[in-house]
Amino acid sequence: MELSGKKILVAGFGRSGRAAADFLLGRGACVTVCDHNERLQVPREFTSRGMRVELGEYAIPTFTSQDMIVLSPGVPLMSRAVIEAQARGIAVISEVELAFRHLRAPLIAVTGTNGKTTTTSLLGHLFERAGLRVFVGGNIGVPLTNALAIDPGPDYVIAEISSFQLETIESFRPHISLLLNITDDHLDRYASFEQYRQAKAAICKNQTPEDFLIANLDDPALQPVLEAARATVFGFSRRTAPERGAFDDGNLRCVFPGRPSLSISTENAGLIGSHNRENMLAAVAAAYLCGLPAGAIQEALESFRGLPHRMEHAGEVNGITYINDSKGTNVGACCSSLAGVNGHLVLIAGGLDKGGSYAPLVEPLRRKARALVLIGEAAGRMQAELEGHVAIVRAASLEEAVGAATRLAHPGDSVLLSPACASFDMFDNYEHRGECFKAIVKNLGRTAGSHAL
Ligand code: UMA
Repeated sequence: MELSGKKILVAGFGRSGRAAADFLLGRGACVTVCDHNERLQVPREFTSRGMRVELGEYAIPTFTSQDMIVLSPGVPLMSRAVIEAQARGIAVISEVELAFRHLRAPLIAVTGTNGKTTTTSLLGHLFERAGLRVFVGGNIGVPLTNALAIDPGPDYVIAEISSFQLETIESFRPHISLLLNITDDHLDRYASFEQYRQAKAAICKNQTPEDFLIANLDDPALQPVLEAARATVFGFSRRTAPERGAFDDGNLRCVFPGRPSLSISTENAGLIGSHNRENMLAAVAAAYLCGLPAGAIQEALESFRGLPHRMEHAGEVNGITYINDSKGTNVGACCSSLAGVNGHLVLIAGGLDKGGSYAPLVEPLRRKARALVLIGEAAGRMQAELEGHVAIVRAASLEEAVGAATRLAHPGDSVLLSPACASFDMFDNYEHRGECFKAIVKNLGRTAGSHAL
């Protein structure tokens, strides 16, 4: 689409909105930005280029008088102004759709409820170690549109894509899409799990047989997506060995009829935990399909160190290991993290409720947890659902929670912060929550005269 002279509204002026507005202004579009935050500071570098700004309540006439609207992922499609614009036939697209329309490099896009940030980062590392120039972005924190400013362009664009970003795609079509898993999340935004699943499944809706869908064969929630897929499916499994796909028999293996197979040892892999084996399988599968050399894949898997706030070792004090999994913001992530810890543990959970059921936590908690320490707004509902299955203690702050968990843990145990909830009731974001946890543990180490990393 020719952008010059077009009237384009960018709804939401956060990271995505700024990147989109910057790109659109550069292409000569007449850009208006609107944002609910009345106190938002809009930098002069935007206004000096003629960008109009409307802060506060979204004005319907502004929305209905555009040629196109670019929606930031945090702005729900059900917004009244968005509905009115769509009813008048005005195209409403996401920032990742805008970026995709102008990308030159092949796109590898990762989605799923859990593991997508780790898998995206690992993919970036694999491709870089193979000597390729990559742009890594999307939901991971760097807007996809930023890829368009890189000159010369990258060999591959690797993107983490959220369900929010997929809600308003039109032509977005990754050459390789990775669908890791789908479990309950964001039920505060979606009316049902089915609606959430459909948003995720859109990652492959425009793919054709020349494209690949790398999908988790062990997750029954993906079955309908696999059945409907037009892309060439390259499944991965930890339970079976597909004829065409990736599997785990101690080594990570990839097979594709007519191509040499691949076998990668995980003995010295940097990532730990059973859920990370799935992430590694998916990433290695994409590397294999792109023809990366086995030696580079092996080396990259060993040199990759994982990410902060995801099963991150926060320290060890008096024989108790503290693990920061603040990114465990939903029940599925928390279950995976519980499974990834060896031995007994005390779990610290709670925060802002996302509306799903906490029942899946019952079994892993019964198996592994000495106690559950609850914080935040969700504590009451979590206690009501989990009472009777595990000893429960309530705490008023994260510091109090770490203190309680420390008293309840035995030497050799772990204290795991994996909240199964969002963080915004008590913290700025999950990174802030994780940093606070690490600082508390560090302090504990100092007081105990022990060694916290
Ligand atoms: N805003 C409105 N109206 C609304 C909602 C928000 O005007 O109804 C405004 C806010 O006042 C703010 C701006 O929009 O000024 C924020 O926009 P945004 O919420 O879309 O956030 P961005 O800063 O653009 O960041 C987004 C993603 N955020 C969300 O999806 C909520 C980031 O993912 C992503 O890294 C970034 O684009 C770059 O692609 C974060 C996230 O929490 C990490 N993602 C969710 C998750 O992982 O669970 C999906």
